[in-house]
Amino acid sequence: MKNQPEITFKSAFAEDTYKGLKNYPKFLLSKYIYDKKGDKLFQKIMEMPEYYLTSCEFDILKLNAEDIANAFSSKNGIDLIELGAGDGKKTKILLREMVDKKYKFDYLPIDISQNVLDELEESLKNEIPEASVKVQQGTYFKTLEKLAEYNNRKKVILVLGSNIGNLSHKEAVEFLSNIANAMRAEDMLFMGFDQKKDPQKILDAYNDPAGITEEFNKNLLVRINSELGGNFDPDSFLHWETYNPETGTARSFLVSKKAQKVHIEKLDLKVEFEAWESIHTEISQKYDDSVVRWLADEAGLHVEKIFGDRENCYKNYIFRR
Ligand code: AVJ
Repeated sequence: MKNQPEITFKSAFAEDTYKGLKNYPKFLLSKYIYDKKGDKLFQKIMEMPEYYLTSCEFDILKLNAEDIANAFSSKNGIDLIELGAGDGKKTKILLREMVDKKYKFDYLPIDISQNVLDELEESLKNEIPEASVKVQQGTYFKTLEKLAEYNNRKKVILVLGSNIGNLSHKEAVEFLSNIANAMRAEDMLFMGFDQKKDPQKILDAYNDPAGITEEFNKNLLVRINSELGGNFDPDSFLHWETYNPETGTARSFLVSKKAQKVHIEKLDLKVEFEAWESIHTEISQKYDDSVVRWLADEAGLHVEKIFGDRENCYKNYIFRR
């Protein structure tokens, strides 16, 4: 047997980076894009005209606010739990509607970033002071465990923004199963899924001419440089987006424009790139009703209601057990 040197990593980021860059083909995980700078860049992406997802979902919520709030409501009130709440811009439409209709609810936004939660709490105090809000900091994984603790009354779990799109189908089924396990018969899951559409429109959303998505993608290299002592030259990599209409998967890559060596000090790692070698960085899955129904079924859920825009660019689904 080969004597494997024991490597201990200081963080999950260090370990995943090491494994991804040692792998062939090379990959990095998109969840690490979101440090302070990554959060800001994603905010900018959501404001780009090419990134249709945000405005599509906003319009769906706006147009159907009454129906959605009605579906959520319950005599004893509800716990409205949002995973990955972010700035809550879209959720506020529903909160406003529920407050106006005098529906009883507690809003429990969960996000990995305390920074984001502080801002959300503050803005809600000003904009919807009638809403009862209890923010919670945590990862998806930790919070899923907590979900089952909310058991006194109906709970509605929100996952907006097609955040599930960063997961493979296998991971998505796991994620949905974990949520399903925390749900009882009356509980609901309300989730956004970006839809299959004209491939050019998808490519444009992930490859804007201003280069914001490129900077977002390259933030992985910038973060490796600053946190792990890397010497990546981000300019020597190309942002490359593909979309496969057969699988509905958009994939982001960074492609090395030349043969080069990169040293990552804190990982004690030298990485060699051949000219035009790639690093896979992100998937953004696109869906249709049959794929969503299949994922739900695999997770022990079923689709109860679908809300779409006129062009079916994007859809929000209500799931029950
Ligand atoms: C936050 C996962 C929904 O995949 O559309 C935006 C992230 N990546 N532009 C997406 C993202 C490039 C986004 N999600």
